[in-house]
Amino acid sequence: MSLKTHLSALIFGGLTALSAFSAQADQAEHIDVSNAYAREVPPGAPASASFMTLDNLSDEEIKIVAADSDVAKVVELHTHTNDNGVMRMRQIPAISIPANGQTVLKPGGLHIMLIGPKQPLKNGQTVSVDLKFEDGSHKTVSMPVKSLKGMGTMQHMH
Ligand SMILES: [Cu+2]
Repeated sequence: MSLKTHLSALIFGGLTALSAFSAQADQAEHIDVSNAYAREVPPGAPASASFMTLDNLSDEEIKIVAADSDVAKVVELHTHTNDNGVMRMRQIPAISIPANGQTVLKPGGLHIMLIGPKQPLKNGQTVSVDLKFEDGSHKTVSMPVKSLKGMGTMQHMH
């Protein structure tokens, strides 16, 4: 194989890989996030949580497989289950948003757990949470911190 043929094969291979990547790595762009907020917690609180409404604008199911945030040591995807009348939280591997559908993260249901806050989260602050999708794409969501007083206490099983 001549050098020239070899080079063009390399370039062609590279372009093919690149287009395959861009065709897949766009799940983040198909998700519309609204009403995002994080729960206010006092100094020393073991954890906070982030809630939001996720709309899937595509024809395929999209999954959030991980989340991250600068404000917490560990960030996990959680849900609540009703265990004989006692609401308990547990970690789940993914949060699914159905094709052309909506998933709501809310107190008492699905949420993004912010474990070990690095600072007190106060009403009026803005924090950001990075969502990672199954295809490796990311979406950074900025959200206000809100007080949830009077909305019930979540049971923390960490
Ligand atoms: Cu939780």
